[in-house]
Amino acid sequence: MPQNATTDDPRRLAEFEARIARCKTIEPKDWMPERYRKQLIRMMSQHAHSEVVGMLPEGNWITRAPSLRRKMGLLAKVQDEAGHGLYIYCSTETLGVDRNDLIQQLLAGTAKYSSIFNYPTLTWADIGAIGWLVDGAAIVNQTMLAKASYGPYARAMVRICKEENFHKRQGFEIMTTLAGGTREQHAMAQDALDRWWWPSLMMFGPRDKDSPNSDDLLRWKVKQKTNDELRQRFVNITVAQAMAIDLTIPDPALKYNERTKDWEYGEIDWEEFWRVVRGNGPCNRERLAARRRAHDDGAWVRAAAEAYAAKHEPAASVA
Ligand code: FAQ
Repeated sequence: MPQNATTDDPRRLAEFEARIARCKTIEPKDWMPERYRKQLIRMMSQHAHSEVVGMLPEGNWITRAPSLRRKMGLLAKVQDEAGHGLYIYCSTETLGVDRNDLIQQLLAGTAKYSSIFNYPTLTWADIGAIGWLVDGAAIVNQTMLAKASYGPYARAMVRICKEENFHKRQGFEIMTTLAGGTREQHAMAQDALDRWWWPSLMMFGPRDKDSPNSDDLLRWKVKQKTNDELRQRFVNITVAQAMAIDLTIPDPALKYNERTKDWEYGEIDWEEFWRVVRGNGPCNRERLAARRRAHDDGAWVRAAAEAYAAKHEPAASVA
C-alpha cells in the first residue's frame, strides 16, 4: 500500500481536488484519497482484463480468415489487444497492486471484465462487427478516458485509442465489403449487426441512475461523461455509418430527434446485461476456461523470463 493512502486529511483532500479542478494530472507518488485509489484499481483492472479476454472471440477466427490480408490484419489486431492489457496492468501497478494478484482474481472468476466478450463469434462477419461496433464503442469511451485525472491511465489511453482507430477501420472495411457483396454476404453482415448491436450498447454500463460508481468517478474526473452520455454519442455516430453501408440498426424504436440532434433508441434489456455481468452469459464459462488454459500453457514462458531476468538483471523481477 502506498504511504500516502492513509485516512483522508481534509486539507490534503482539498488540495487534491483543487489540483483536479485545475486539470492537472495526479501522478503515482502524489497523495490521493484511498477511495480514489480503490476506484482506479477496480476500474483499470477490469479494463485490463477486458483487453485480454477480448482477444478470445476474435482469436477464434485467425485460422479461418478468408484471405492472407484479412489474416494479417486480424493477427495484428489481436496482438494489439494483448499489448493494451499489458499497458493497463502496468499503469494499475503504479497504484501499489501486483498484477499477479489481479490476474489471479480474473482466473478465479472473482474479477469483472466487459460483458461484450461473453458473446459468440459465429461467422466471419462477426469479426467485422466487433471491429466496427466493439472497438467503435471502446474509442468513444476511451477518448474521454485519455483526459482522465490519473496520469498513467490517461497516457495509456492515448496510445490505445490510436490503435483502436485502426481496429475500427479494419472492422468497418470488412462490413462495407460484405454489405456491398452478394445477397448472402449482405445478409451475413446484417445478421452480425443484429446480434452485436444491443450488447455493444451495454458496454457503456448501466443507466446513470443505476451506476453506483459514477459519482466518485465524475467528481474526481476519472470519467468526464456519464455512461448514458457516452452511449448516446456512440449511437449518434454509428447510425449514420450503418446507413452509409445500407445496413439496418435492429431497433424499431430508433428515431431522430430534430431538437436534440440525437438518435433516440429503444429499451436495452437490462436483465440480459446483469445476467452476463454476473457470469451467466452465453460464453462466460468458455471464456474463463480458455483464459485459464492459456495461462497454464504460458507457465514455461514466465519461468524462462524469470530465469533470464535472474541471470542477466539480478535486481529486476519479471511479472
Ligand atoms: N461489463 O457503476 P458502474 C475494449 C459493472 S475494452 C461488465 O456504471 P463504472 C477493447 C461495473 O464494473 C472494454 N461489467 O461502473 C477491445 C460495476 O461493477 P463493480 C472495456 C460492467 O466503472 C475491443 C457495476 O457494473 N472497457 O472493448 C459493465 O462507473 C475489441 C456498476 O457499473 C473499459 O473497461 C460491462 N459492460 O462504469 C478489446 C473502459 N458495465 O466494479 C478486444 C473503462 C458496468 O462495482 C477486442 N471502464 N459494469 O462490481 C469504464 O469506462 C467503466 O468502468 C464502465 C462502467 C463504463 C465500463
